[in-house]
Amino acid sequence: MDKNSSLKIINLESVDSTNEYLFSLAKKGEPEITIVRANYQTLGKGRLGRKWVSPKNKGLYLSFLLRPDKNVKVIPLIGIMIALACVKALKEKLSLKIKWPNDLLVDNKKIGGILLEASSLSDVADFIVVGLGLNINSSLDELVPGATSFFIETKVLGEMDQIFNRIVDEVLKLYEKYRQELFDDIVEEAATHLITLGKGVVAKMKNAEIRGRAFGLDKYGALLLKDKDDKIIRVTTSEVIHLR
Ligand code: BT5
Repeated sequence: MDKNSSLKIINLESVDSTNEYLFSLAKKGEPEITIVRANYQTLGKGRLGRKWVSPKNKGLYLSFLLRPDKNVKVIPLIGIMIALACVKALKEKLSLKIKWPNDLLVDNKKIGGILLEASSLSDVADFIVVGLGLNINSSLDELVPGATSFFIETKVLGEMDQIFNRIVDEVLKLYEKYRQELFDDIVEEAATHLITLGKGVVAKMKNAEIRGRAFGLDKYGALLLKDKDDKIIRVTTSEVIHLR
């Protein structure tokens, strides 16, 4: 980590949402890098108003406050960076795949999700709060259909603090690269774990749906598609549905 920044970890028993909590601290000037971690959330959030199921002591629920002082174009890469950190942290135990932009899957079942929220008044983001929910010791009946956990996959209870520490270490290493604008390094490594590439996808934008085949990421982490006429389309934030 850069010698000028410090790491602060706030541990909470319960909170509505670690993202909400950290976002309000950030607005009051909380410096980077601050992590909020909770044993459970009463109103865990997914994207677009969806919920994140957060059973007590069964998963990691945490958010990072970052102030990278970079152009807003490279904000989405932060989500990919967190996903990659999880893949690396768990690689000896589980083969996690990244579904662009922000889902973590094992065998096509969702084990984790990432929620990126940023505040920017100009082309440079003022701050970014990125939340991670990762199912560790939850059983099937505690999760939504189509979800899985570390315990379900490995049949072994996960050491939550150890997994947390490993993820934080990987995030700090990748964030150092991000700060040095080594975006290609992050994107290239993430791409090797991306299940979206080669797949037919539908990208739901605000007013349109785009169909195409995903063939790569650009250096900002945007998804590149080719449509049926071989036209290249760059997809930034959207819902991407994999076609089978
Ligand atoms: C996400 O949203 O996948 C982002 C989830 C981010 C959660 C973290 S927890 C810490 C931090 N604080 C918060 O308040 N949030 C962040 P999305 O792609 O919209 O996926 C949400 C959908 O995933 C739901 O509609 C469910 O179908 C499914 N889902 C909900 N809880 C789940 C869980 N625990 N495991 C797997 N899938 C889940």
